[in-house]
Amino acid sequence: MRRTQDVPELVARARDGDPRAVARLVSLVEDGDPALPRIAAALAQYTGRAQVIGLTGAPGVGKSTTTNELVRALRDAGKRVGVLAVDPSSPFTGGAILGDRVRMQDHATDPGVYIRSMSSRGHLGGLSAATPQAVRVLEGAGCDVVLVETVGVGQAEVEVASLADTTLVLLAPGMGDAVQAVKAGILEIADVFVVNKADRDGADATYRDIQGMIGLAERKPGEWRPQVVRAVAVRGEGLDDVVAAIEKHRRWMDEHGELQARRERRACAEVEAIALGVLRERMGTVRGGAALAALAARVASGDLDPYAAADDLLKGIE
Ligand SMILES: Nc1nc2c(ncn2[C@@H]2O[C@H](COP(=O)(O)OP(=O)(O)O)[C@@H](O)[C@H]2O)c(=O)[nH]1
Ligand SMILES: [Mg+2]
Repeated sequence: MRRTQDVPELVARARDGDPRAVARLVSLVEDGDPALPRIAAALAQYTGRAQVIGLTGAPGVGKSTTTNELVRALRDAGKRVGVLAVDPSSPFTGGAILGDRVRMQDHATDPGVYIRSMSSRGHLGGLSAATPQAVRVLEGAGCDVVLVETVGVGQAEVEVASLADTTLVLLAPGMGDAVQAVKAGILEIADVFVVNKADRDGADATYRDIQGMIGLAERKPGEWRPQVVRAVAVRGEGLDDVVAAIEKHRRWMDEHGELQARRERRACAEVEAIALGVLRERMGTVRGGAALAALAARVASGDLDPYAAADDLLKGIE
């Protein structure tokens, strides 16, 4: 960010639907730019209304293809749509993102669609802070729905996906997914399971496996039972069922006051991640960063216990 006065102008341009302004704002979020607090303040009044849908699952399962089809369905329904493809990996690899962009090409020239890939390369709060902020940029730009594609590989990515209003977990036959899904804690976050690549052998077995696991989980009366739908995203098949399952979940949330609860959880994770990021940064700069090194040396040599050292470190931060 070059000058302070750029912020209101940039936000105004994004509000007017200038895709370059939107792209710039998302980049500033990724980089953890010092102007972010002012950007967030300028955007706040326009946010909190968009529907946020998370898509997660193993690489290659069909998230981008499904996203592309969902964008089509949402555009047909007259919605303005934002897509965030969240890449937890280094910005220099870029391969997955390239594939994402290719698979979402259908909408590249549609002014009602913003597609942005994002990492959290410079953001102190990591993906948990950067993603909701980028969602807010897209909301500020007038998106009614924001789709967040995250690779479901690590705990952080799973957490990011689970911050959506509705979370879709994609599985595909022959990837040992059902078991892996449980391991990665994905079962708990799914509102809707999509068994994609239903054109392949083994899709029925994957479908049965996941239904079986859902059946085993304990649920309180009135609690949401994850839906399972089959799809062949490359052919657009089953997407009506995916949309219907999302709508069903949305109605359930409305009836149970769950939407507000989820949004508060999302805000909570975001605020916490920002605060921890700031704290971590200050710890690094406390008395020139030497404080931690000095304490660490004493802890390593048995001269000081780690709790006392942590107390001492925190005293230097305010
Ligand atoms: N056979 C089959 N292939 C699919 C289907 N959906 C996606 N693919 C292919 O699977 C590959 C990975 O898809 P992509 O959407 O990029 O997966 P992502 O990594 O989860 O985003 C691509 O070559 C797609 O064309 C499907 O329903 N059936
Ligand atoms: Mg993808």
